[in-house]
Order: sequence, then structure tokens, then C-alpha cells
Amino acid sequence: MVSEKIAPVAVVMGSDSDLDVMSSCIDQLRDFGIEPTVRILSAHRTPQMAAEFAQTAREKGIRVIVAAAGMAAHLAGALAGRTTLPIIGVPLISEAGLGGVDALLSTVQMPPGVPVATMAIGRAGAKNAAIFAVQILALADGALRDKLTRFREAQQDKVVEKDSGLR
Ligand code: RP5
Repeated sequence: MVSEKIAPVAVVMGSDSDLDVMSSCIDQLRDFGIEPTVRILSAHRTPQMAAEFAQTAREKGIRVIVAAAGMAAHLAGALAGRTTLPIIGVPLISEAGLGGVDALLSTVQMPPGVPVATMAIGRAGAKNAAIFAVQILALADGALRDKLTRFREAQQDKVVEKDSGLR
């Protein structure tokens, strides 16, 4: 029997039009050695599927869910209402939207009791969502903690190199 590898992180987005930006999140997770489960699920267009995903995520081994959407971005909140797993929300800029501020407010303004950890709008938020998910998993994983330390060091080295290039 071939055993299915459990993905501890799920990256969920409202539309395939979100995939280009969310590839920053997926790639960053892969850089940390995490192959995420990736789904297109919509709070509005596939509400039952989104609900079922949230309700069964924990039993599938998922530990953190990244949820990204544009416009009236209710996906992260809708999932958060149906699971106690941590939800990281990424508000996206949509062609028909209001520059991402619409999605930011829809994602961040959760009522008390049902939090969504909301990242910045767009690609920066997508990348940070991956790093934040890794930080959550690293609480119980020393190898991931070491990778995070090396990631920070490499980031610092790049800035130092650019700084010294100016002198
Ligand atoms: C949201 O509406 C999606 O997350 C996407 O950002 C936006 C537009 O979706 P499409 O019309 O491109 O499918 O639900």
C-alpha cells in the first residue's frame, strides 16, 4: 500500500486567478521543505466544499491553513468559523476589486472570538503567510526552527552585501 504523505499546511484560494500571486507562498513553503496541499475553494461559489474542507482538515493532518482571496474576501473567515486550526489570511488584489483594500478589510475585520491572522496585501503577504505557517510548525519542530534561523541569517547577509556595495 502506498501511504499518502501528510501535508501539514494547506494553501487555499478563492479562484485560479489567485494562483499566480499565491505561487510565492507555495514556493516559499517548498523552500522550507514543506509540500502544501493546494486547493481552489470559494466561500461564495463553493460554500459547501469550503465548509467540508475546514471541518475535515484536522483529521487529514493539516495543522495550518493559508486562505487567500480578493474582493469580498470571506474565505479565511468562513474557514475560521468551522475549525480551530490557525488560519492565515492573505488579502489579494483582484482586477475587478478595489486595489486589495476591499479584501484586506474583509479578511482582517473578524469578530472577537474567531481570529484570522491577516498578512499584507498581495505577493508580500503570500510570502509572509508561508513563513508564518513555518513559524507555527517550528514551535514543535527543531529542524524547522534551524531552517528559520538560517533563512533569517541569509536575509541579513543579503542586506549587508547591498549596504557594503554602496560604500
Ligand atoms: C475572489 O474573487 C477570488 O479570490 C478572486 O481574487 C476574485 C475574482 O475571482 P475570479 O472572477 O477571477 O474567479 O473570490
